[in-house]
Amino acid sequence: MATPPALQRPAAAAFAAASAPFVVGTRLAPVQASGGPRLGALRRASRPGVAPGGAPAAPPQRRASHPSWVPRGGGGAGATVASASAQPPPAAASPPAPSPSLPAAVAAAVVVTPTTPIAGQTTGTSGLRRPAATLVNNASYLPNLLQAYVNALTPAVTVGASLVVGGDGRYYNATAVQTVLAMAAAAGFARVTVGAGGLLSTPALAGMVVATGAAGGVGLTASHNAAGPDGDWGIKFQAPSGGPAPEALTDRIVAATLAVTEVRAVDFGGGRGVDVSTPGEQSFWGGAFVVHVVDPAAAYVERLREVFDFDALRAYVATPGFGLRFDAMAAVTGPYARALFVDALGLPAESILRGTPLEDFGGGHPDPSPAHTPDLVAALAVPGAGLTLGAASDGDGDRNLILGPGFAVTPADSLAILTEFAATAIPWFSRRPGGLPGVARSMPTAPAVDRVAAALRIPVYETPTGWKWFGSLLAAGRIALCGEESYGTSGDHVAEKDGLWAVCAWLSVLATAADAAGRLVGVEEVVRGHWARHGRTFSARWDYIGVPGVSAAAVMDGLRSGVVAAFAGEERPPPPPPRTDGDGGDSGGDRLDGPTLIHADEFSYTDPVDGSSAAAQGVRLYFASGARGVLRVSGTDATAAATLRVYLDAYRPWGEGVGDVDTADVLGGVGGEVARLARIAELTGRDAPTAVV
Ligand code: VG1
Ligand code: CO
Repeated sequence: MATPPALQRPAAAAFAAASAPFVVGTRLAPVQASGGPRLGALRRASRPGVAPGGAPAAPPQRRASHPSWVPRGGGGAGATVASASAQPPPAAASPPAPSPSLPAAVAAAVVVTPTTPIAGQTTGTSGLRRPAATLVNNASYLPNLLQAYVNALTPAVTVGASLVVGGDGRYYNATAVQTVLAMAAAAGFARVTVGAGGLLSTPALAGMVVATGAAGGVGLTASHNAAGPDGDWGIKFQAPSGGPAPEALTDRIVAATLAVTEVRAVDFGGGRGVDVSTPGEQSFWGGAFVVHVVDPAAAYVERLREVFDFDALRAYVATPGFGLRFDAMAAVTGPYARALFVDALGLPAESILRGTPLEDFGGGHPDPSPAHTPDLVAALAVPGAGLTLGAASDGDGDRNLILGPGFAVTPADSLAILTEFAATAIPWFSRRPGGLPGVARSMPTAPAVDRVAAALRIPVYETPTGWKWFGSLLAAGRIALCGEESYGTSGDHVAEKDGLWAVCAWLSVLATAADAAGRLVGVEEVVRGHWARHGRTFSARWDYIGVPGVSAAAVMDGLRSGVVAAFAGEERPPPPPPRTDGDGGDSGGDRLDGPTLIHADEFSYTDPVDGSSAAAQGVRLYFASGARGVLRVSGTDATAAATLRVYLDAYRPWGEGVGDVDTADVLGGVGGEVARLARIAELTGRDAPTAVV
């Protein structure tokens, strides 16, 4: 029997006292601007060898002397990867198929530029993210990475296939689109679909990959990370399912980055790039390569029309007294929101805040949490403003924030409530015979949805962090809804998280609630109704941003060799009967029986559909009260330092006062105890998190 660590007053009891004044559902400690170390002023390096359009310039290098992709003497792109990556292939290798040939006219335009591998081109939780300066200062950075992508796919996949590309519009987007087009042609892709202006939100990209039967998609985005020359840049690779590339592929890509010897790109002639400013089709080399520029929003909105009842939503939002404010955060969703809310649903244009995509997102941090949407929060709080729903989405449009006046919905509650309402409020689900097959949440996401799923008698899958882990469950039809605590939710209409889908889903819930009540029903009232039926789940995330990587690793290692080892081989005790009082329970700082650790383990996962597995996906600490703490290190941080994440949750059955307890009161003590057990202050020098989300 492991000895529970000695009881101690929590080090961070201060958090229990602090709160963001407007949020009832998620009252939290004050949030400092997150960010961590940033690069200093960017030196605009000259970029020899890069044409104004961004594609590698017509070079002093050799032309491809062989018109076929088949490598000379067994060398060349695909074979180089296989031989130079000395590691065993991650998946069982199938016998090599003969490499298809590039059309001769395209092959003649291919320029081959020798290169050397760049270390550290790893893909994190969702693609590679780096400071923009890393790419701008090294003209080989993006071409090397894209060549690795091409090599990992192999000519069997790329030649004659189609591809989709688009980004969130951040700095370097336009340059990167040209690089992708030049390299896609050289890889033998026959057709590339591009969002006009080089723009595509991540869910729109995912939908377009499926709609065009593409072999993949390239998303030029660092998602919720800040943009601009001093911000971050990133790239997401989508699989033919539209979803994030699974680890089997990203492992191959990373291996290929270490073996890349040359970059292949076409020269479109005269140093020009391809004009992607307006929709239309452009044909090159007699039709051997076609660039199809599409309206970024049109197909996306049509897809949502299949999911929701737009007529009903149009009628609902026309109800006197209804008002919406959607904050596009000067990132990619502005044009989508206009097409959806203004053009399709008939809402006034002022419903959209920060609707024009800017290269630097207006200097803001496009992370849709209350801390980063102050104007939206303020607009909702204006007395008599008549606003019903406030919402926001992140840089690439896959996350969502749902607000009512003075109230924020936690992502865990949002998933639970959408699951509860899906079959009655959203036609995509209600017309499905047999109802919802199941739901999923990432492991650190508080288990509010588990209670709804139990009531519906459907399974809940608990997956590692990152949308890629939902992919096989969605494809196999095991789940129809899924979500993460990082403000991501979606259904199975697309294999990605989808910010505007979530807003439409909430509009549908509100419309259904209004129908039942015969009057407008607010966001807070819907959430309180859910709490009354299922009890209230409290959740928060404490981020320690910009911690030295070694310190973050020391925290995780210390937990593994400490509490996790101490409980190794033991069963987790059944959860205790939940407290029924509303006094905040786990605050610990003012209670003698503060949080007591009863179990600890490290989450590992085996995919029930395809058998893929992942170890070390977060350390879990279980407390006697039923509260839980989870620790893991971010896989999307673009800086050299690390972000340590501490996730906290607790549960109270519905009862007197439970709806009015501050989250900070419930979770402050648990968080303090988690920080103490993990020795965060000692190992990182941080007494407090950088941000509470
Ligand atoms: C974070 C979130 C995770 C999300 C990922 C991508 O990852 O925690 O839930 O899937 O970002 O989100 P990490 O490893 O930093 O915790 V985004 O909007 O890129 O697409
Ligand atoms: Co995102």
